[in-house]
Amino acid sequence: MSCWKTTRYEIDLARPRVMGIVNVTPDSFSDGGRHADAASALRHCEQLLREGADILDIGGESTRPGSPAVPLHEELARVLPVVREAVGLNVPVSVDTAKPEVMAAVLDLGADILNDVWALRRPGAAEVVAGHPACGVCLMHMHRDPQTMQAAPMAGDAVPQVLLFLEQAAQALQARGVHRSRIVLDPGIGFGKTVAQNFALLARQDELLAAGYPLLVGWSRKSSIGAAVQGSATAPPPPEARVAGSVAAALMAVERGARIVRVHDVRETVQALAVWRQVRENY
Ligand code: HH2
Repeated sequence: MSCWKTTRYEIDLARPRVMGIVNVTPDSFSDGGRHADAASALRHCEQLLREGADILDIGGESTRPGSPAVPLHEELARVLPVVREAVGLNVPVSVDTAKPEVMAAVLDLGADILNDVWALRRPGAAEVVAGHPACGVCLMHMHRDPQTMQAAPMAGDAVPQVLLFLEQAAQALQARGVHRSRIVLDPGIGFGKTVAQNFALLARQDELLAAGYPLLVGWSRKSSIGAAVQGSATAPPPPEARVAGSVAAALMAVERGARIVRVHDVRETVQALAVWRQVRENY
């Protein structure tokens, strides 16, 4: 059974894993401003661990559609104090960043995983990963960039395009000497895709698994959940009211072979997965 090799931990993926989101940002789409200072972000880390998170994912730059880029010094100031403490919590620490300077700085602090929505396309990012002996990495598919991705989403069948992109990104990283056991792939739900394309990526997730890497998916509170829930006469529910739909999507993703789900609502997701495992492992 597969495992994800990271700086300090080999994460056993025989059991699906829950990655809890810690946004140290003023403007994230669903929880912006709630954990924007280091002390409250750290309290949130501890809360997510009590709720059963297997991995923490700490980010200092929102990638919501239309979000502005955060200057390097600002992202470092947001993320480093939290990562410095979080690496003492006895749990794998992932950092959600696209900037090579942030990657290098958090690896120096002992971070276990780099989660990059740009799939290491920024100059210097792949070198940072290749220059480290062991960190794990999540390569995500994004069409265009956060400023423009929803103004002009992808055209056509997203599934083979996402698969090809991810396979090429993983191969390019291996060509730099990074072992495949350090790599996890993510279709990038909501990143430059239409609602129909996002759900096709869930319905046909087996096509992505054919690449042969563990899959991480992030449906949590995203607008496609809101779109699915929306009745014809009502407005879509706001992000914090998309919890049940998000749990349903996470569960379906796991049922279809995803090994890691990136979520805001750890307690609810852990509970749903416990029921899933009860059936899967005993009957
Ligand atoms: N989604 C978001 C951010 N990072 N990383 C991966 N690997 N996969 C995802 O689907 C993903 C991600 C967006 O969600 P969130 O962090 O809650 O919002 P924001 O970017 O506004 O901070």
